[in-house]
Amino acid sequence: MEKKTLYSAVQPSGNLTIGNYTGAIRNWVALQDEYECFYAIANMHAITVRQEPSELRRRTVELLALYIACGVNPEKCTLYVQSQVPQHAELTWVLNSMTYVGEMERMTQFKDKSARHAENVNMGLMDYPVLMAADILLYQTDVVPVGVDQRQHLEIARDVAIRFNNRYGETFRVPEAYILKAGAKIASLQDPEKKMSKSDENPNASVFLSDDKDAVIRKFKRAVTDSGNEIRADESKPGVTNLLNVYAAFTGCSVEQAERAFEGKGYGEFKLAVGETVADALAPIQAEQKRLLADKAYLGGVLAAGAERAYKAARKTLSKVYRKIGFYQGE
Ligand code: ATP
Ligand code: LTN
Repeated sequence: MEKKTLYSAVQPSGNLTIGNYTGAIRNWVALQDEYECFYAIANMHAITVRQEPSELRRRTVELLALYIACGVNPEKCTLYVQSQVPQHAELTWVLNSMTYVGEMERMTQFKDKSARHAENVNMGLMDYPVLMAADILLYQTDVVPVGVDQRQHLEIARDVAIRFNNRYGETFRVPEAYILKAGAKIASLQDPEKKMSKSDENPNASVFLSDDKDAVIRKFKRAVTDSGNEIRADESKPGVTNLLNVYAAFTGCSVEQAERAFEGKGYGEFKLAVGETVADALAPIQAEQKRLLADKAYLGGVLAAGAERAYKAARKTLSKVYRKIGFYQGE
């Protein structure tokens, strides 16, 4: 039987956090045997907020090395850079004409980012979900593994696909979100009501995949916890709950098991244990990423092969779209 298609991407817009790892990349590894996978580096999404060109270029390759260091296998999956496949921009333009401004204005991420970058509320920021829909629909994707924060964008991709299919006949496969419970939403260590984000201004709020052991432990020690002293997952204890989630996500145990493991222990001991667990999990990934980055020729080869494979798949869908909507493609 033919494998189903899976698509996901991360923006090379900053240092990745443990939320990006547990909510996204780690799940990619688990799914790569079962699905035909496309994993992109979403640099076109990244420029919707200001990027330093040299950093954007460097981060693109670093992100590829990280994907591979986390266990994504370039022999099994198509790994490529979004801007190297022009059909993403082309399909976005078509989908733009069937997406409503009102729909985009309602997007939580758009509202958040507009508030955070009030001086730069550009068209790309608003169009972000349409580009994301184009990414997904170009590959006739069945499933999209993402963190909870992207669920709304996935709904848009589905709505647009259904709208297009209704108007022009069956063209796109309608994708499903694939959201795993453990690690799908890691909160900021400084404000557990907010998600942990790679672009948080407070460096203590996020644990980066590049942080060394000391930094990881220091950040967990400083994590905001709640009043009281019980280590229990509960709505009234968002700080402790978040740390329990992190621990569960990194050890593979359930939150209940984590609660039991720390029963009767103090916050200090608990935070240290979470920090050590995370630091120990990150060390081998960091070493492997460093090793890979020393071989730029290899990484370049992976991206060239990936772009070619992605291009072929994307061209097929775009040509179908152009035919359906009446774009001239030669006689
Ligand atoms: P930014 O803060 O720059 O917008 P981000 O940290 O939200 O970036 P993205 O590149 O937007 O990261 O997201 C990459 C993937 O990581 C997505 O699948 C997203 O759902 C997931 N993700 C991001 N933050 C978290 C988090 N705190 N917990 C779980 N998953 C997350
Ligand atoms: N917007 C996504 C990154 C992304 C993506 C995609 C995820 C770009 N294109 C397609 C899944 C499918 C984010 O995680 N911030």
